[in-house]
Amino acid sequence: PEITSALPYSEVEDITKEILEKTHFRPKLGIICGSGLGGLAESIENAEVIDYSEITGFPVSTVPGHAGRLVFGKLSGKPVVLMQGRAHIYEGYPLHKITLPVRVMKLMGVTTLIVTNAAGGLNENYRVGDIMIIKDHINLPGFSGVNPLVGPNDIKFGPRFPAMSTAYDMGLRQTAKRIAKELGFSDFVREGVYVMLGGPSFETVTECRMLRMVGADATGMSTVPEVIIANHCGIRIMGLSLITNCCVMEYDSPKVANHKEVLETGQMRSKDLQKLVSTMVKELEL
Ligand code: R1P
Repeated sequence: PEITSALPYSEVEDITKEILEKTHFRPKLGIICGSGLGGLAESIENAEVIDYSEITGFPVSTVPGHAGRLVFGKLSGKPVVLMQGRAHIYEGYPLHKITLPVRVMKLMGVTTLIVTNAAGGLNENYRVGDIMIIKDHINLPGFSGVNPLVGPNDIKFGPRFPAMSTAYDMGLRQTAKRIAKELGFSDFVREGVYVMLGGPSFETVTECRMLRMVGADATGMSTVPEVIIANHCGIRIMGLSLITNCCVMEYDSPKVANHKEVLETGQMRSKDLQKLVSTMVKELEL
């Protein structure tokens, strides 16, 4: 049978070298920006930018709100590599391609990853504009075998059967909660569970109700594959969801989810998100 396969270690090394030849930064911190959250790149000083289209094997983002650029530079005095935009499974890319940038980050020397996304709020107490610190996730596509680690496992990256229960680092979550409080953000910073669906169609009313019932607080179409790959290769992870819309939980409601609202909320909350992330980074020991 044909076997799904991620790029071999040596090819990921080649791509990493190719990128490092184009920048003098050697970051230990990586950041992935979700839909409409690319504004985080504005806080990066001395930015050096590489388009994904110029990098061997990188998936090119095809969705509005995802610039598709790798930005190197300094954030709060620390060297970082920031993905301004990501690829999603619904764009037609295989999961190993979507998550390739994470393995490249690992070989670059990244030890901590801050991953962000735009998500729909399922928790009835959440409001549009809330920021949710992710404490755990449900890999719903994984229930049917859709997982970026499917295929031969290269032990150089990590184990065949990685544990996921500590993927969202507790220390980082505690720091984020404390900083949110110090910044006066407590009213809109939450902690909860993210569930990934494949998209691109948004969830039905019954799907939303089911997801809420099984303990999810927010839903989106990304992040989980990146987190699985990062956790597999031992990268410390913090996840942040911006609640850009509230999921429709009532039958016969005239409300509909739409990507325009998602991008507008990203814009509205972008300064606060930048402040939270940059203050965190200032404190991070890397
Ligand atoms: C839907 O509006 C899009 O926004 C979110 C969803 O996953 C979907 O791609 O994007 P990010 O998860 O990349 O932030």
